[in-house]
Amino acid sequence: MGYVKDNFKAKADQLSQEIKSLIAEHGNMVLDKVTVAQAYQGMRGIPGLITETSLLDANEGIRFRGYSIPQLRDLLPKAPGGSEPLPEGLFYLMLVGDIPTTEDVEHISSTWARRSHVPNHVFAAIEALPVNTHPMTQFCAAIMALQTESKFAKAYQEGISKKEHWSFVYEDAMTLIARLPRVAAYIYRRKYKNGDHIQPDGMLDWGANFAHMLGFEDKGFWALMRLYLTIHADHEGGNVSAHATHLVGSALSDPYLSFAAGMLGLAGPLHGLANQEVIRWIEELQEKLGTQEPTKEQIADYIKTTLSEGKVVPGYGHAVLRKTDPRFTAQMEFAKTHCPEDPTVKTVWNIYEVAPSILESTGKIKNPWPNVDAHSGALLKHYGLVEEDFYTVLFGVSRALGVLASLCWDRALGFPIERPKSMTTEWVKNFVAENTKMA
Ligand code: HAX
Repeated sequence: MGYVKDNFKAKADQLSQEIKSLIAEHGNMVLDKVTVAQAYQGMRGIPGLITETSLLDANEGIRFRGYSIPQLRDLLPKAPGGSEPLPEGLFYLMLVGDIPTTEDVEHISSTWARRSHVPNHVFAAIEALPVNTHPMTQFCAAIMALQTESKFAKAYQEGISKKEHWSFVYEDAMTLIARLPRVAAYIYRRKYKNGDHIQPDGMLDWGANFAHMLGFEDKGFWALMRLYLTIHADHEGGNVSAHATHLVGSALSDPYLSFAAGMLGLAGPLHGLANQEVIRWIEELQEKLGTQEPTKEQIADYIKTTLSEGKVVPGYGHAVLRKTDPRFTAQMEFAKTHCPEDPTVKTVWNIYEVAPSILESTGKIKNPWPNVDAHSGALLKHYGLVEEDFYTVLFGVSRALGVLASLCWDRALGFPIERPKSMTTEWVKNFVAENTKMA
């Protein structure tokens, strides 16, 4: 067993004991009450999930194991000469709970590089789809094709003890993460670069190697990729991709099946696909007006038109956040250093100045502030990654880090199959009638 796996197991054993005591001593304590509105409106705010890797605060944004994004940009190890944290370090932090050393990060980098070989049948499965298939569909199909490699599925069929589940899930998680950049880059080069594929470079870190296989050698883009893969990795457990991965995993579906489920959810326009939608929405505005830099007045009119057509303004709003997403701010800071004169970046900043007050004035949008997806496309476009329907795949590669670290925890803590209670409207009406009578 590698030492990262040992470290994880030691932490998991300790927490497992603490959880047993918590349930034994306080299992009947009520965390919160569930309202009728919450049951109908997407279960907002119901505390019903345990996720160890990160925690979201409505006003402050995400913290990974207690650390904010600005802290992590400072504390996590960087590539030699690099300015941004290595995503390997965030994975270690989410998995083990401690800030990693440079050696820990190098250990993970080399483990993933060693495991990155993708079997040929996965490429054949991708090739079986028409080339114009959406990249997220190709990505999900490829993850399903990778499932033939699941050590957990094989071991389960052979009849392992429940106590061993975590170990095989850990191995699958590491191998799957190792292979995703190669699969994603293959889809990119197939769809947009005439199938002119680029072999991995085993000497590079996970993020730089991904950028290299996509066909980008600019060191600014490598830095962006490391930042991008770090900040998109996790957003506590209730978002669609994390929750779907956790839910499907709770049936002891293996990590490949579980992660594929998460990615199917990430492909929705209200979740991960919003990054594609943002850049399309901006480009439509630029094309309509025949300028790369529309004025704030023109942007305001465009936002009002979007709302009046009954559509969402992509990149704005959030189910939990009530302030500007720190992931947006991190990208804005990156852009200020690397590309402050880029016209699309400037347009993103101008939207940020005018959109919140317009969205707020509708009186119904609970969070008028930008989320992570409002900025990412402009940065990718700046470096030449202009194929916006690929953007959600990048998000998916990053999201693997958080949801698969969480899946390791789910199995290490022996969480049971997830099965919340559902009601019919008739049941709710009867319940309301009974309780109104009593009051
Ligand atoms: N533009 C227009 N209307 C919006 C809106 C936006 N950006 N955000 C919310 N609303 C509307 C909702 O559609 C809802 O309208 P109805 O009452 O008519 O149904 C109303 O405002 C109340 O919604 P809410 O409570 O503020 O928001 P929700 O928790 O229901 O939804 C969403 C959160 C992120 C889905 C929503 O804000 C949205 O659709 N935003 C645009 C899409 C987007 O950027 N998604 C990415 C979110 C971050 C993420 O997951 N990234 O992967």
